[in-house]
Amino acid sequence: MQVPVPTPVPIAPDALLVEVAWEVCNQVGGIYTVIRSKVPATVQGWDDRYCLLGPYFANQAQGEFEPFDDQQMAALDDPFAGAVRQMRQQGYDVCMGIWLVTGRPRVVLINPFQAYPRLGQIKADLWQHHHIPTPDHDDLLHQVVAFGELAKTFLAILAQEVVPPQRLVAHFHEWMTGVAIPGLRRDQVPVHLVFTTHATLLGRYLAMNDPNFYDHLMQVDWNAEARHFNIEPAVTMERAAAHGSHVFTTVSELTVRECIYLLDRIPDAVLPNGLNIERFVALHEFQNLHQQYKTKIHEFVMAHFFQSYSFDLDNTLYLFTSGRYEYHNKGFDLTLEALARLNYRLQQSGLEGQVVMFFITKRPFHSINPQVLQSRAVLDEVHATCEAIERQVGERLFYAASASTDYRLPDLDALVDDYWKLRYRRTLQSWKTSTLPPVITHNLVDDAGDDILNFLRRANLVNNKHDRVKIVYHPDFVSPTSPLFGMEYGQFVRGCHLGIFPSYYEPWGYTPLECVARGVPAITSDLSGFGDYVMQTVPQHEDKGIFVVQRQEKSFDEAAEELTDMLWQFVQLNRRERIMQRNNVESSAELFDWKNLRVHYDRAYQLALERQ
Ligand code: G6P
Ligand code: 1S3
Repeated sequence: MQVPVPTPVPIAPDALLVEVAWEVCNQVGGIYTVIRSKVPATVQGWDDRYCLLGPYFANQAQGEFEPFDDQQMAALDDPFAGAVRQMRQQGYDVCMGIWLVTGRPRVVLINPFQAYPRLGQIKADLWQHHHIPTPDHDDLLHQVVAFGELAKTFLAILAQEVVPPQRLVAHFHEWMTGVAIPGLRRDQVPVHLVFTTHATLLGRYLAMNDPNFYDHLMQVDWNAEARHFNIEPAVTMERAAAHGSHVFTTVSELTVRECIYLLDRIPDAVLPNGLNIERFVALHEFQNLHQQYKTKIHEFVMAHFFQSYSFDLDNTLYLFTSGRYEYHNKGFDLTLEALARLNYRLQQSGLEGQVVMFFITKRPFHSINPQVLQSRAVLDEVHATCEAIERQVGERLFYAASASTDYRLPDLDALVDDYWKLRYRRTLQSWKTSTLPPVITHNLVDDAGDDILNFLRRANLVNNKHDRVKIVYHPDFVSPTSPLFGMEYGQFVRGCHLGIFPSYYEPWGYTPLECVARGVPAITSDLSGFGDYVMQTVPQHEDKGIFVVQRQEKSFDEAAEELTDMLWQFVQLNRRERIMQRNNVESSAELFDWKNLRVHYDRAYQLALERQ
């Protein structure tokens, strides 16, 4: 196997690194995963020369941030703590402590709201010096510019604490922190600036609204489109950060194109995303986990479907997709089309077995569908009744066996009290129904306008008994507190057989990578940063259970047919082949470990240190 690990570059031992992100101790989306999972590898390379900087939001921080007390602060003898002390002396409210995640990095969190009294001046300066407009009444933008100003102050003070030849690198993620960059340049603060955009703002809006986004990319008038989508302030911040940084980077070759045409700067480097891959010493361990969590998914499936009809769980495959609800961008449309085609092929083929497809996403809903909840509760009751009968039969059989003189097995039916027989019968009677199992688990706020539901209705893919592809649309993320699944997302992934993510617009896309890290095969697309990276760097990726649907220069119909073929091949694998495939997937996961991918970041820092 050719491992695409670039030669490690020694990290500048005379430099300090501050990584600035809105999602430090504050989970919003994908950037949280990037920063958090990268921490162990970054700390390994930079040790106490590394610190993270983010906004302080009490509710978010309380679960994952442990502040240093006064004694600890006083004992800390490094430039980061020195800068925090300085800021405090100047009257700022600044927290420093540990982010309670693997790697336990040091973090500085600054409450953006303390700069609100100066907001008028901050906004006026942004306009006057950098032509960045910030409208009134947009609280998120106000938080962003307030935090940007405070981050600038912190870095300017930190730069004074740094004694040459020691140098300072500051790495900003996304426009929300990048807004500090133009001011740092204007004030000539001696800090080497790196800016990473994970997706261009305009790219995301255009991709959602223009079916021929990639064909039109070269002709986009960024200013007119930014005004059209009413995102001019954020877009100008993104452009100012991209142009003001010493080193400008993005996460994939796909977003490089967006940067060129929408931000007018060619990125200096691509920094692919990784994960902190923790592998089991014994290979069979992760296979055991698959079995264990699949059993939990079986429980859900029994509750959801067996009320109406049953099928052989041992011959059922669990497929899923997940992510933010961007019907077109995330490729839900393509996935549904391919599922409908797969359903037809399975019906025609005479192949045995079922496919249950889960859509895990987030949509506004009123409540869980009471029928679904009720079914789950009654199935629990069925379970309890079976256990009571089992206990009774067990005890009585044991007695009968020891007292037996003819050594014959007694009539087991006679060992069960009529009470339990009746209860068993009544519970089942009250549970079974002639209605079809719902395709959605919750009552949506906008049921009639929902794209997934509308497709299912149109295609009549509505969990008919004869359908070989069954659908479970769960418009809420899976969590241990969810009454339907009661498991963590990672456990759910492990219990499934295949993840399907053929995105149309996806700067990187963690979801397939999260499958691979758990030894679950995944489908991605050549329009996702991850898929593109896999095609370029992982030879024979299909043998490793990573499949890439070709969407570039292919029609929707062609891509849907290719995806159907992939699913068709997958459902024909036997258990032994699936187990072997999972082993192959799991063993390729290390390719995406930050230990191997961190080098791209270090190279960008090295380059920034060379630029003034
Ligand atoms: C794991 C377990 C096996 C189990 C298999 C089921 O490999 O270790 O005991 O038979 O999963 O695989 P399947 O793909 O059918 O869910
Ligand atoms: C972005 O988050 P998103 O889901 O809004 O950044 C992620 C991390 O780089 C990336 O995986 C994703 O594709 C982008 O879209």
